Amino acid sequence: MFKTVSAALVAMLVFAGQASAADHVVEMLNRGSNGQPMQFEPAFLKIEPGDTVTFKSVQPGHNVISIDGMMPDGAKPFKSQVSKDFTITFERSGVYGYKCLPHYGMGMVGVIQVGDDTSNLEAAKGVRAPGRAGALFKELFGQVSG
Ligand SMILES: [Cu+2]
Repeated sequence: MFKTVSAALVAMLVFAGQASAADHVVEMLNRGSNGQPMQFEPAFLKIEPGDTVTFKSVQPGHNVISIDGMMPDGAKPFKSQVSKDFTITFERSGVYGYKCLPHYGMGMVGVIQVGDDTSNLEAAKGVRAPGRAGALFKELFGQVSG
């Protein structure tokens, strides 16, 4: 009897955990659906703390790497291997900017907003990004909502 009850309780807790965390996919593309070369799609994502994002290597030659100054305090930097899928769980709320290292200057960047804590947004906006990346970051940070 006790065993049955505790098993049911564990099952409920596991189910509750799964129900609250979502999985998202960002594709790494040689050309986005907007016609622009070298794109993350979607380049802006709003998710909840504990959600998972998989960066899919749809076409080879890309990776994903965090940018110093474009993460909330205490968040761990991340870096994937070129041409590999990469899955990461975002535990800490805040605004994250990231890039594809080979195509940073071409504007292959993205922003993920985790939860509603936007206290690091101004600091992230202040980081200098090269070429088209700067213009795209401006647009993407504009989509962050409180
Ligand atoms: Cu790339």
